[in-house]
Amino acid sequence: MASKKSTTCAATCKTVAPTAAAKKNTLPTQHEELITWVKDFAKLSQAKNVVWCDGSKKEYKEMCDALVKAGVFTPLNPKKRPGSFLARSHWSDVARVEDRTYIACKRQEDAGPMCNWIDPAELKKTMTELYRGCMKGRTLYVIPFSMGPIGSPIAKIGVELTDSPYVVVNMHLMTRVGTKVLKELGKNGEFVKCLHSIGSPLKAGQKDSTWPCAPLEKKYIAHFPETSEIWSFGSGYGGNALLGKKCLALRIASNLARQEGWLAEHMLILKLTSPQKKVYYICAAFPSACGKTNLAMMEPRIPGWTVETVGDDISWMKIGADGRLYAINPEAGFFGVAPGTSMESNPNAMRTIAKNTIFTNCGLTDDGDIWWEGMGVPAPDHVIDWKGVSRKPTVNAKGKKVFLDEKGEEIKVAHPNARFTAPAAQCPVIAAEWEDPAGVPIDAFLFGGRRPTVIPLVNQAKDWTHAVFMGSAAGSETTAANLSAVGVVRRDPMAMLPFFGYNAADYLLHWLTMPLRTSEAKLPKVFFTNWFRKDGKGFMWNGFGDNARVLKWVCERIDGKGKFQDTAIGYLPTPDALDMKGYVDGSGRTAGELKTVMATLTSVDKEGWKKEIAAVAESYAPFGNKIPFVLKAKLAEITAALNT
Ligand code: OXD
Ligand code: MN
Repeated sequence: MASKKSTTCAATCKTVAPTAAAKKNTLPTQHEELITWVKDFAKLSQAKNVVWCDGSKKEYKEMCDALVKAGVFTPLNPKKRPGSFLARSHWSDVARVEDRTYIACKRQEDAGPMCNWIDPAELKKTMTELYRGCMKGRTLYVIPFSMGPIGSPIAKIGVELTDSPYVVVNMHLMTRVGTKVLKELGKNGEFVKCLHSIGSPLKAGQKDSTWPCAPLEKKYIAHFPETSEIWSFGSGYGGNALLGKKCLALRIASNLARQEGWLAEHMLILKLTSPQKKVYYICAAFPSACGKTNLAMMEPRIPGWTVETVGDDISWMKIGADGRLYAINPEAGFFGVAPGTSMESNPNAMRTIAKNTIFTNCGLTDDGDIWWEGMGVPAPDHVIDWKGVSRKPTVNAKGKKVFLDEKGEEIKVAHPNARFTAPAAQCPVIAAEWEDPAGVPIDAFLFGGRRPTVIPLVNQAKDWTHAVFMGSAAGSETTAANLSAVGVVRRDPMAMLPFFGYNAADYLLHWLTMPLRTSEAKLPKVFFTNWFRKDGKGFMWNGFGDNARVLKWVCERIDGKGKFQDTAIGYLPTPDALDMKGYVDGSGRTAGELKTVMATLTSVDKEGWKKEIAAVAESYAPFGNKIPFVLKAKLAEITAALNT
């Protein structure tokens, strides 16, 4: 992080055309370290000019208009999707690139076996050469942004330098941007330095492409936790380029959180209100593609209960004066996966994206709207796919409309990682307090994953060590999307696998020390959930709005009520503990079959658990002696209990 010490503005940048503000000597900040850093990078990157983003609506509109003019954005039908646009990325730049994502700290053991380590000095040398001249012919945008409500004691400020106007408009939606942030930063406030370039300089007279980027081997998403810097090169997509999200709010922040005694987690934050109007705040950490956004804005299928959204992806939590953990959502928007989002799976997300939304890599319909697989509306008779190719569906043997490529193979109209970027404030169930600078007091943590076998529907941790153990054992069974290893559990401790900013063993230790900062009784109660258990008929639990039944039991447990069984693996609900009034089994099971299913979902599969414990022990092995001893002791304790 930039130091509070002020530096003199030594470097001047002759190659950079002065901005209007600079010409009048009216840079929007007097923060000398920031000014020097911007000038130095403008000089290195040889940007054509420098624009300081003010974060205004006018700026957003003008930049969207310019993106339309440049052919990057297609404006959507204003009657169907007012204020919305579609962008198509290059086919090679469609997702976070985990194997090009690095933690660059001096000692490899500080990054640990779950991070992609690289020597920081070596990487800075390589990347400095990549950055040299990388913005030729392009504008360097300076984006001051706040993660969290401006002025919140939990918030942090970052400044992203980028040559991508697409990044600027997305950052407008995903964070708080502009002059108000510079004001908060003052003359010597701390900020995280975030460098980003698409890595595609423009020669004089060269025609630009609509999604310039660098080839994979030149892409780097680098984090320097010792200096709290982010250097990103070569990609314009999502978490590689919108540096406030995964890079700052998780990888850099998790490291700051450890130093400063707080938590930066890959967790949604939801507000649950009972029919008696009692409010509970719950954070949930699930690996990617386990329906976090769906849970965060769910419509409960039990009368009288309501869910409101505070955040859908990241939670920053500090201990408040009363000893409880208070959480803010550091983001201001949703960057959600579009395919599979429908009125059935997530009606509130569909309502959120009805306007003022940027869609990336979705299909475009003839009436100027977007379409994706799993949208819950019939496939259109003609569509432009995410690669810009015109497609007409054919009807397959099962009578389903499908899209085929030139070789006759079925293709997706929307890329599976197609996204929507929408302001959180547009969510119809956004909680009134979602921007409360003090945060909301957290009552419960949920961990989870996709586990078709063994893991029960819900399981309460018996104590804090058990809770951390549960988080350490999280993971999801791989699906057909990862054909190399179908059916294998990919361990994803605390759902942080791609987002650890330091050694995951030290991270677990940091979690274990939380009761020392307050009392264990004041920390959230912790549960492990699994909506994805399967039998011969399909999913054994409906999920979606019926998950409210599990949340209701969680609330009962928070209040010291709720029927439960004390088992070897934790406190499980008794088979009749969940409120099942009005539950209609989605796979058409009879009442008798449902009873058996509920008994299975709330019982301990002893043999399965012995294997599970062995698998968790195996997942600790790469950490050697670094894994906290109490977690190994927990393994032994559960094994012993399973054997009695
Ligand atoms: C995300 C992810 O995009 O977790 O939020 O991958
Ligand atoms: Mn996420």
